[in-house]
Amino acid sequence: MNDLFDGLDPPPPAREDIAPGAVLLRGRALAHEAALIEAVAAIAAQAPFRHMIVPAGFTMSAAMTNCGDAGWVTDRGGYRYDAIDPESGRPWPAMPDVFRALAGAAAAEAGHPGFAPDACLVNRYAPGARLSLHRDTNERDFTQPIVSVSLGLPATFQFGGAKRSDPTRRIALRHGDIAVWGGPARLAFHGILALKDGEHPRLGRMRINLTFRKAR
Ligand code: MD6
Ligand code: FE
Repeated sequence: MNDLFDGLDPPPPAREDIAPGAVLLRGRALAHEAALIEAVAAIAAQAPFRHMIVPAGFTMSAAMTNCGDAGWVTDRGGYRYDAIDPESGRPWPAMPDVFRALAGAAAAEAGHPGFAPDACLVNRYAPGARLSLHRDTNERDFTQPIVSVSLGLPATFQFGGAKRSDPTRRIALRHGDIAVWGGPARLAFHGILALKDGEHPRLGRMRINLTFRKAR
Protein backbone atom coordinates (compact mmCIF):
# COMPACT_ATOMS: atom_id res chain seq x y z
CA MET A 1 0.00 0.00 0.00
CA ASN A 2 1.38 3.39 -0.98
CA ASP A 3 1.36 5.67 2.08
CA LEU A 4 0.73 8.74 -0.07
CA PHE A 5 -2.65 7.34 -1.09
CA ASP A 6 -3.57 5.73 2.19
CA GLY A 7 -7.35 5.96 2.36
CA LEU A 8 -7.62 7.64 -1.03
CA ASP A 9 -8.09 6.29 -4.53
CA PRO A 10 -4.78 6.48 -6.39
CA PRO A 11 -4.91 8.55 -9.58
CA PRO A 12 -5.60 6.30 -12.56
CA PRO A 13 -2.58 5.69 -14.78
CA ALA A 14 -2.52 7.96 -17.83
CA ARG A 15 -1.83 5.07 -20.17
CA GLU A 16 -3.20 1.56 -19.96
CA ASP A 17 -2.63 -1.34 -22.26
CA ILE A 18 -5.92 -3.01 -23.17
CA ALA A 19 -4.33 -5.72 -25.32
CA PRO A 20 -1.41 -5.92 -27.74
CA GLY A 21 -2.09 -3.07 -30.18
CA ALA A 22 -4.84 -1.44 -28.08
CA VAL A 23 -3.95 1.45 -25.77
CA LEU A 24 -6.15 3.56 -23.51
CA LEU A 25 -5.09 7.19 -22.93
CA ARG A 26 -7.04 8.06 -19.80
CA GLY A 27 -8.41 11.60 -19.75
CA ARG A 28 -6.50 12.53 -22.91
CA ALA A 29 -9.44 14.50 -24.38
CA LEU A 30 -10.36 16.39 -21.19
CA ALA A 31 -8.46 19.56 -22.11
CA HIS A 32 -10.59 19.77 -25.28
CA GLU A 33 -14.00 18.80 -23.86
CA ALA A 34 -15.72 22.14 -24.50
CA ALA A 35 -14.52 22.35 -28.11
CA LEU A 36 -15.43 18.71 -28.76
CA ILE A 37 -18.94 19.04 -27.31
CA GLU A 38 -19.55 22.25 -29.28
CA ALA A 39 -18.34 20.59 -32.48
CA VAL A 40 -20.63 17.58 -31.95
CA ALA A 41 -23.60 19.95 -31.56
CA ALA A 42 -22.66 21.76 -34.80
CA ILE A 43 -22.36 18.44 -36.68
CA ALA A 44 -25.71 17.22 -35.34
CA ALA A 45 -27.36 20.50 -36.42
CA GLN A 46 -26.33 19.75 -40.03
CA ALA A 47 -26.57 15.94 -39.97
CA PRO A 48 -28.97 14.93 -37.17
CA PHE A 49 -28.42 11.78 -35.11
CA ARG A 50 -30.51 8.90 -36.44
CA HIS A 51 -31.08 5.23 -35.61
CA MET A 52 -29.79 3.25 -38.57
CA ILE A 53 -31.03 -0.17 -39.63
CA VAL A 54 -28.66 -3.14 -39.87
CA PRO A 55 -28.90 -5.47 -42.89
CA ALA A 56 -30.86 -8.05 -40.85
CA GLY A 57 -33.57 -5.38 -40.34
CA PHE A 58 -33.01 -4.43 -36.69
CA THR A 59 -32.80 -0.79 -35.62
CA MET A 60 -29.59 0.11 -33.79
CA SER A 61 -30.08 1.37 -30.22
CA ALA A 62 -27.22 3.88 -30.49
CA ALA A 63 -28.02 6.94 -32.63
CA MET A 64 -25.37 7.89 -35.19
CA THR A 65 -24.11 10.64 -37.44
CA ASN A 66 -20.79 11.34 -39.16
CA CYS A 67 -18.38 14.02 -40.22
CA GLY A 68 -15.52 13.95 -42.68
CA ASP A 69 -15.10 12.95 -46.33
CA ALA A 70 -16.66 9.55 -45.67
CA GLY A 71 -19.45 8.52 -43.29
CA TRP A 72 -20.22 5.02 -42.02
CA VAL A 73 -23.78 3.99 -42.85
CA THR A 74 -25.91 0.88 -42.64
CA ASP A 75 -29.30 0.00 -44.14
CA ARG A 76 -30.99 -3.12 -45.56
CA GLY A 77 -28.36 -3.10 -48.31
CA GLY A 78 -25.38 -3.50 -46.00
CA TYR A 79 -22.61 -1.62 -44.20
CA ARG A 80 -20.44 0.87 -46.10
CA TYR A 81 -18.81 4.27 -46.22
CA ASP A 82 -20.55 6.98 -48.22
CA ALA A 83 -19.52 10.59 -48.90
CA ILE A 84 -23.22 11.56 -48.87
CA ASP A 85 -25.60 11.59 -45.89
CA PRO A 86 -28.54 9.49 -47.16
CA GLU A 87 -30.98 11.51 -45.00
CA SER A 88 -30.12 14.87 -46.59
CA GLY A 89 -28.51 13.93 -49.89
CA ARG A 90 -25.67 16.30 -49.00
CA PRO A 91 -22.03 15.59 -48.04
CA TRP A 92 -21.39 14.93 -44.34
CA PRO A 93 -20.24 17.99 -42.36
CA ALA A 94 -16.51 18.67 -42.64
CA MET A 95 -14.29 17.19 -39.95
CA PRO A 96 -13.53 19.95 -37.41
CA ASP A 97 -9.84 20.81 -36.99
CA VAL A 98 -10.00 20.00 -33.27
CA PHE A 99 -11.15 16.45 -34.15
CA ARG A 100 -8.43 15.82 -36.73
CA ALA A 101 -5.66 17.28 -34.55
CA LEU A 102 -6.66 15.37 -31.42
CA ALA A 103 -7.07 12.05 -33.26
CA GLY A 104 -3.70 12.45 -34.98
CA ALA A 105 -1.91 13.35 -31.74
CA ALA A 106 -3.50 10.47 -29.80
CA ALA A 107 -2.59 7.98 -32.52
CA ALA A 108 1.01 9.20 -32.55
CA GLU A 109 1.24 8.92 -28.75
CA ALA A 110 0.01 5.36 -29.03
CA GLY A 111 2.66 4.49 -31.60
CA HIS A 112 0.86 5.23 -34.89
CA PRO A 113 2.42 8.39 -36.36
CA GLY A 114 0.90 9.92 -39.49
CA PHE A 115 -2.72 8.94 -38.81
CA ALA A 116 -4.91 11.09 -41.09
CA PRO A 117 -8.58 10.18 -40.54
CA ASP A 118 -11.07 10.85 -43.34
CA ALA A 119 -14.11 9.58 -41.40
CA CYS A 120 -15.51 10.20 -37.94
CA LEU A 121 -18.50 8.16 -36.80
CA VAL A 122 -20.32 9.87 -33.93
CA ASN A 123 -22.32 7.51 -31.68
CA ARG A 124 -24.86 8.70 -29.14
CA TYR A 125 -26.01 6.34 -26.38
CA ALA A 126 -28.98 6.91 -24.10
CA PRO A 127 -29.34 4.70 -21.01
CA GLY A 128 -29.98 1.13 -22.18
CA ALA A 129 -28.37 1.60 -25.61
CA ARG A 130 -25.63 -0.87 -26.54
CA LEU A 131 -23.43 -2.00 -29.39
CA SER A 132 -23.19 -5.73 -29.84
CA LEU A 133 -19.91 -7.55 -30.44
CA HIS A 134 -18.51 -6.63 -33.86
CA ARG A 135 -15.34 -5.97 -35.82
CA ASP A 136 -14.59 -2.81 -37.80
CA THR A 137 -13.94 -4.24 -41.27
CA ASN A 138 -15.41 -1.70 -43.72
CA GLU A 139 -12.16 0.27 -44.00
CA ARG A 140 -9.68 -0.34 -46.79
CA ASP A 141 -6.37 -0.30 -44.96
CA PHE A 142 -6.15 -2.31 -41.75
CA THR A 143 -2.62 -1.00 -41.10
CA GLN A 144 -4.33 2.25 -40.04
CA PRO A 145 -5.54 2.38 -36.43
CA ILE A 146 -8.89 3.53 -35.08
CA VAL A 147 -9.02 6.32 -32.51
CA SER A 148 -12.03 6.36 -30.19
CA VAL A 149 -12.95 9.30 -27.93
CA SER A 150 -15.47 8.85 -25.11
CA LEU A 151 -17.55 11.72 -23.70
CA GLY A 152 -20.37 11.86 -21.16
CA LEU A 153 -21.65 8.88 -19.18
CA PRO A 154 -19.19 6.00 -18.65
CA ALA A 155 -19.59 2.77 -20.58
CA THR A 156 -18.27 -0.76 -20.34
CA PHE A 157 -16.23 -1.72 -23.38
CA GLN A 158 -16.03 -5.41 -24.17
CA PHE A 159 -12.83 -6.47 -25.84
CA GLY A 160 -12.33 -9.93 -27.29
CA GLY A 161 -10.12 -11.61 -29.86
CA ALA A 162 -10.03 -12.47 -33.53
CA LYS A 163 -12.96 -14.90 -33.18
CA ARG A 164 -16.42 -13.95 -31.94
CA SER A 165 -16.25 -16.86 -29.50
CA ASP A 166 -12.94 -15.72 -27.94
CA PRO A 167 -13.14 -14.68 -24.29
CA THR A 168 -13.74 -10.97 -23.69
CA ARG A 169 -12.48 -8.60 -21.04
CA ARG A 170 -14.26 -5.47 -19.83
CA ILE A 171 -12.80 -1.97 -19.68
CA ALA A 172 -14.49 1.17 -18.33
CA LEU A 173 -14.48 4.04 -20.84
CA ARG A 174 -15.01 7.37 -19.10
CA HIS A 175 -15.50 10.99 -20.10
CA GLY A 176 -12.32 12.17 -21.83
CA ASP A 177 -10.73 8.76 -22.40
CA ILE A 178 -9.19 7.97 -25.80
CA ALA A 179 -8.67 4.39 -26.98
CA VAL A 180 -6.32 3.72 -29.89
CA TRP A 181 -6.75 0.49 -31.64
CA GLY A 182 -4.34 -0.88 -34.24
CA GLY A 183 -1.82 -3.51 -35.20
CA PRO A 184 -2.72 -6.94 -33.79
CA ALA A 185 -5.89 -5.48 -32.15
CA ARG A 186 -7.25 -3.88 -35.31
CA LEU A 187 -9.62 -6.72 -36.18
CA ALA A 188 -10.55 -7.82 -32.66
CA PHE A 189 -14.21 -8.25 -31.70
CA HIS A 190 -15.50 -5.53 -29.37
CA GLY A 191 -18.74 -3.99 -28.15
CA ILE A 192 -20.41 -1.69 -25.64
CA LEU A 193 -22.62 -3.11 -22.86
CA ALA A 194 -26.02 -1.52 -22.21
CA LEU A 195 -25.39 2.01 -20.92
CA LYS A 196 -26.21 2.47 -17.23
CA ASP A 197 -28.41 5.39 -16.33
CA GLY A 198 -26.76 8.43 -14.80
CA GLU A 199 -26.36 12.15 -15.14
CA HIS A 200 -23.17 13.62 -16.58
CA PRO A 201 -22.41 17.22 -15.56
CA ARG A 202 -21.64 18.28 -19.14
CA LEU A 203 -23.77 15.96 -21.27
CA GLY A 204 -26.65 14.82 -19.07
CA ARG A 205 -28.09 11.32 -19.57
CA MET A 206 -25.95 10.54 -22.57
CA ARG A 207 -22.70 9.06 -23.83
CA ILE A 208 -21.04 10.30 -27.02
CA ASN A 209 -18.31 8.34 -28.78
CA LEU A 210 -16.23 9.60 -31.69
CA THR A 211 -14.49 6.92 -33.73
CA PHE A 212 -11.96 8.16 -36.23
CA ARG A 213 -10.99 5.98 -39.15
CA LYS A 214 -9.02 6.09 -42.35
CA ALA A 215 -11.80 4.62 -44.43
CA ARG A 216 -10.39 5.06 -47.94
C1 MD6 B 1 -18.16 3.05 -28.82
N1 MD6 B 1 -16.76 2.01 -30.39
O1 MD6 B 1 -17.23 3.17 -28.06
C2 MD6 B 1 -18.07 2.17 -30.02
N2 MD6 B 1 -14.57 0.41 -32.68
O2 MD6 B 1 -19.23 3.64 -28.65
C3 MD6 B 1 -16.34 1.11 -31.30
O3 MD6 B 1 -17.09 0.35 -31.87
C4 MD6 B 1 -14.92 1.05 -31.58
O4 MD6 B 1 -14.30 2.28 -29.65
C5 MD6 B 1 -13.27 0.27 -32.98
C6 MD6 B 1 -12.28 0.81 -32.20
C7 MD6 B 1 -12.63 1.48 -31.08
C8 MD6 B 1 -13.95 1.63 -30.75
FE1 FE C 1 -16.21 -0.72 -33.50
